[in-house]
Amino acid sequence: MSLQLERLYYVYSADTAIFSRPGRSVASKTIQHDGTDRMEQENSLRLLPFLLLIALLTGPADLEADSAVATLADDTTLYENFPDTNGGGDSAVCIGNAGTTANTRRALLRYTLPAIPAGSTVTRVEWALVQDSVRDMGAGPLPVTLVVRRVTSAWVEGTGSGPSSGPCGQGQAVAGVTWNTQPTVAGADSASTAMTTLNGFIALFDTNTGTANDGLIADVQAWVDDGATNFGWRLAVSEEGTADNSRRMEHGALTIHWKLPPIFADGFESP
Ligand SMILES: [Ca+2]
Repeated sequence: MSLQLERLYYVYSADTAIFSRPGRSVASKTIQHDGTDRMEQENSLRLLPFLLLIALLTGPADLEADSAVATLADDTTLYENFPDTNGGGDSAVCIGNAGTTANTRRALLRYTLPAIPAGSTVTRVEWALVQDSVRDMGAGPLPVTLVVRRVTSAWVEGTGSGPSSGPCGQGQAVAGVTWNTQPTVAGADSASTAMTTLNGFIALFDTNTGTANDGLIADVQAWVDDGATNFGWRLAVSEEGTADNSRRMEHGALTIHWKLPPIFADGFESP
């Protein structure tokens, strides 16, 4: 806590030093004749106790927190009943069963993270996925639970695009990841959320809302610590044993929040 106060003092004193020592520099002499600046000085002094109180209550994270939106790098669909075709050429993906339970679709998405300094701590992940359309044939439309797992081995997006039905169709026999070559994934879900049958429904993950989706934070933290392990996430429905529950999905914004590594009194960041 004392370090944080010391840092706040540095910020404060850097802003106000010339005000508090009139006559000791050209800058301060100029300011002496400027009523507006003097008023700012007085206001700053009045605010000091409140700034200190805010620092005590909020901690250093709020002094150095940052956030940015990640960029989608790759997305593709895997087709169980077309196990050697690739769907990377489509701009959307498909999950669930496009017909029988032998027609399962899964999706892979990988993002390029914003420039986050080494040693930073990921504090929050917000991720929106848009449900473009829900299968309405057979038993559909059906609600599902969207499940997200961290991908743990490399895959290639490819350029495949099927002749019909977009990403829920059948893909194309071109180079790129397929159902038969799908990458490995973590042993547990990083996040899950219920999805309605409404076209346009937005599945929103926000790890600040206490929805037990903090696995997303752990995933992004691992990628910040070692960018070579960023193979993205796999999307699927938890009801892969239920027919006619496929849906076309589009990625929305992925926003990463982090705090910078602590800076010690000697001015150096921690290793
Ligand atoms: Ca794609």
